[in-house]
Amino acid sequence: MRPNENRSIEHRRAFMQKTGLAALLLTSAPLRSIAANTVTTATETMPFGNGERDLIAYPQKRPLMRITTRPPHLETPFSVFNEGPITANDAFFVRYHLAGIPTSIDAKTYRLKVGGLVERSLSLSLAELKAIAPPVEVVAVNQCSGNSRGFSEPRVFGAQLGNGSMGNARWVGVPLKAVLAHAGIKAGAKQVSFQGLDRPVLPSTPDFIKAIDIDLAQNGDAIIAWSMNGKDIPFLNGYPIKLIVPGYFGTYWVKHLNDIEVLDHVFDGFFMSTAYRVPDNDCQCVPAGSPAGKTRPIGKLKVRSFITSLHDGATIQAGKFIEVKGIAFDSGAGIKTIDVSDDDGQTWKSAMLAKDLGRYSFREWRLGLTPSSKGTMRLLVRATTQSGEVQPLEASWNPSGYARNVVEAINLTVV
Ligand SMILES: Nc1nc2c(c(=O)[nH]1)N[C@H]1C(S)=C(S)[C@@H](COP(=O)(O)O)O[C@H]1N2
Ligand SMILES: [Mo]
Repeated sequence: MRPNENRSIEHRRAFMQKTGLAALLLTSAPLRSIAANTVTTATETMPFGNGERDLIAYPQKRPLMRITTRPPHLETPFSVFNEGPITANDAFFVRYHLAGIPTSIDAKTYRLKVGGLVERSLSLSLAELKAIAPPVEVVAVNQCSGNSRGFSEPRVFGAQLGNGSMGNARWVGVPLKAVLAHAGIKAGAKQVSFQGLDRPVLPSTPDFIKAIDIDLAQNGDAIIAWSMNGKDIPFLNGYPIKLIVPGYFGTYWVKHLNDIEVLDHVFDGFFMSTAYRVPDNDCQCVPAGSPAGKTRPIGKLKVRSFITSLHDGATIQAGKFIEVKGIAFDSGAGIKTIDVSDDDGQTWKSAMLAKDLGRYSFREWRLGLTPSSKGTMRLLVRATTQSGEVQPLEASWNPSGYARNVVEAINLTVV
């Protein structure tokens, strides 16, 4: 179903009711002003079968590519990543699993519970949370496990995502470690689980609860953030607080976080024991088309790099200098080199790395090129990390299409 060319207020309201966001618009004053901006009719097409997506503007968002309506699942158009290393709040992708998403949240009465294997159970107001420790800041990439899934060959089940289910932002919050210490962790803790305000609408649908090992929860990197790029976190990205686990896939970055439990066992809810698992081997892959075999929960990001200044199919001029630009990221070792090939991988040139915003951030890169001959050109980009991790030239495969990180290539026409 597509919201059609009818831009009447009635139509817009019906659309918002369908998405469950009408209440959000009506109850939240700052959001009301952008209600006028709710429906657009443009589309963007990704380079795989059934790749056309409507561009829809949700509250606090510019038009983004709609993957699903209920719950809202939106992808960032890839051109946004050429705007700079930080992804703007209004362009940041949105992913939810449960249709019962909150539509209004009162920051004054909001509480974060901390319980389970702790000395003191807590029920923290936002002010109390912020007072637990001095705020810390991290620039970190949030990438969905299924980012780029639509490029899997053979194709796999799941949302057919292009490369826009990722984003990079500056997060401010308190260390998770400090909050756990405030509650006092008892001996025997194995994992910590996290849940947000969203709920299933059917009793048979499992709750979205994620868990990480106690060591990761306490290593000082994870934060409970309330600020994204200097502003409140946009509603659809987890207002008022969200768990940030730098270097790990977005599935652990629980939005509207309101419940933390310290556990003496490995959590076995659906979104840990069944979903978001990868083959339990180094490449997290199996031969194309085969079952996953033994699996483990998905974990750290794999190194990736992208060309952002040119799109696949673009035309450039022979003999004319151009600066090719892009981004790279990894799970926190840091980007060491970016190599670009303009001859389909026969020779490689080192790109210049731009400013380092921190080891969990997008790293921008640039390379000057002057195409010498007319015809077709295949441009490849490959990142290597400080720890020696390097992108593979051949795509690996797993049944869920998770953690894709093959060397990206675009085809250009030189005239
Ligand atoms: N409460 C809640 N948090 C959640 C999810 C969810 O469904 N509910 N989805 C997770 C997944 S799989 C991803 S990829 C990220 C997406 O974050 P974003 O919507 O802010 O971009 O949120 C994570 N946190
Ligand atoms: Mo995700």
